[in-house]
Amino acid sequence: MTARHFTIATAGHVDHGKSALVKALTGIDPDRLPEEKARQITIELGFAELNLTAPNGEKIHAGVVDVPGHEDFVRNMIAGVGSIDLALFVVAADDGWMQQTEEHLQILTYLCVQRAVIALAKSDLGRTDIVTEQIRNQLRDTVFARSPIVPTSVHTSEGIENLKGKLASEFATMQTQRDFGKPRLFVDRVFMLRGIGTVVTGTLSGGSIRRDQDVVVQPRNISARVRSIQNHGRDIEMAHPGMRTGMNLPDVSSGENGIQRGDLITTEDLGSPTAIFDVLVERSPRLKRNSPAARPIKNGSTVQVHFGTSRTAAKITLFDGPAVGPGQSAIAQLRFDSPILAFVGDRFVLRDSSEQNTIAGGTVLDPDANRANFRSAAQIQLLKERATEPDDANLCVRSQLRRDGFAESKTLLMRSNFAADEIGEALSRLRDHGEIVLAGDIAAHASYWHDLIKRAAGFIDRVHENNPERRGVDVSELRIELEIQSQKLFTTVISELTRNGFARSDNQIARVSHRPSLPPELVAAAENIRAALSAIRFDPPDRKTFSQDRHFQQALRFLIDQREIVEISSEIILLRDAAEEMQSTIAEFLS
Ligand SMILES: Nc1nc2c(ncn2[C@@H]2O[C@H](COP(=O)(O)OP(=O)(O)OP(=O)(O)O)[C@@H](O)[C@H]2O)c(=O)[nH]1
Ligand SMILES: [Mg+2]
Repeated sequence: MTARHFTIATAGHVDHGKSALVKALTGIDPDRLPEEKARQITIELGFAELNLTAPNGEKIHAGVVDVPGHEDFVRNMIAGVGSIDLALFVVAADDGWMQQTEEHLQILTYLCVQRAVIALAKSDLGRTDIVTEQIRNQLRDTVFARSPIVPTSVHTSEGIENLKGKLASEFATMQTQRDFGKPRLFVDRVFMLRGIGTVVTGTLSGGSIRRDQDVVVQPRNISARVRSIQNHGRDIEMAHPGMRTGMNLPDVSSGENGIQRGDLITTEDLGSPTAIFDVLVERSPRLKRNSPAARPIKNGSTVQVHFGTSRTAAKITLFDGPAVGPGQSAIAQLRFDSPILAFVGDRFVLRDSSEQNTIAGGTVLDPDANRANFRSAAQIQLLKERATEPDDANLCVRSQLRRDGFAESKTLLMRSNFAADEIGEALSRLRDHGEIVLAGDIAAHASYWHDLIKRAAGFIDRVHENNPERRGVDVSELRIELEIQSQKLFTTVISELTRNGFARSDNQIARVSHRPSLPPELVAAAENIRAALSAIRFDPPDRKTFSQDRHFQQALRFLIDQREIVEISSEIILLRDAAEEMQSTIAEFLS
């Protein structure tokens, strides 16, 4: 039986025993740096692995990310907990709930981490019953309200086995992370190995990556090939979501301008980075009144956005109101200093520009936002809808088609946390409800589509009425009339028309029932042309003779369309019977 893979990260206040606990659980000391040893504190992320056996005998393999608790290194902590399955939340019995215990809890909540096991560490030093009650109180209204609390001591070994058991039981009830075909590895470490080249590590999410796969490093847009993949030092063919993953990218440099923490390894087809995002910002009601973290977030202020393992400064523009206070949420636009690649539904954390305080979390609602549209009625409707349920595929598809009228089915919501299948299913459902129309490569909002087809039909009918002598409408003329930019949409409109009473020949489209005829005002002109051409049948006047007058032009077009007159070249026209006679005379002569 192969093991199921998960990733755990520690969380909790400085010095509460996170690293000691990781060592006790795994035998691996996650603190590697000399500076960490000297100061006896974690600075950088540390890594270990833990093999567990679930109560039903199932094997579980968990990658462990050990984060720093010190307030100066919250940035590293956020980078460590981005794509995890479960938090090992550590509170020391002698200290109880402290400042970074609280801040880390808020960060986990903002990032939607759903599971935790709480280690009540240093149980040899404090009153575990009192601190257990304190923790229960603190967690009462959170997703971790029912998470197990396990007293542990690395000195007496109390609770270590119990903790392993609780972790195994949690994982036994959990699904491994979804593979929806959109792999993303947020890079948390980069190093050079002599003879091997650049190696990056991270926690993979969203999809799998195999050896020899072509990937792209964003937002640098550098193409690369994965030469080898490892999970905790073991070579593997393929990494799956939720696995700690190391990759050798020999073509990519790791120097100052090369790949760095915060970069993203993904696939080429998932789009390009963007710099303006419309988002929902949410502030925890737990922020302590009068604390610096609780200060209002003012419209126009600069914030640090922690997304994946990256941190980027952005200016925040609020949709309405001058500021967002604790416990409030708001629709806002984030304008980044440099672009990032994020999906609809992605979570992020906001810290203030001093980098001292975690002030909010948020969800990406539209990664293709722009300044001009932010306050448009169509955009605000989309944002308000998505803000209620950003993980609902139906709602995301519907809101986009309502705003844009149409989209290419294949690329619709490509940058989202929905699988292509889920988007396809949402499209079918909405079509079955009559909300949208699926035609060719296009998905269109029903009213937009019907209006477009009605306008197209109306335009062609008007041309038939005003110019009965014309065979039909030039398709390019129709495209201009309908103001359609997208070639795919236009092709789909034309084929829809041809299935509904219209016919296309060459570059003309017309009602199948349309029979061109000369209107009274062109009859005289047509007669004049016929007369002029039959007067000197084999040496007809230059075509230009008929181009000074609009009636002549229209009548001539009609006679050519009717094949009464043949266009030999742009200058020469002949009556059809004269042309045929000429042809047979020449043929006879030649034979
Ligand atoms: N008595 C006692 N001391 C402990 C226990 N666990 C850790 N310690 C001590 O607490 C100190 C801090 O432990 P660490 O594991 O480095 O704490 P940490 O939470 O990783 O600290 P940061 O990573 O810097 O946030 C060390 O001196 C440990 O020896 C325990 O169970 N009992
Ligand atoms: Mg530590």
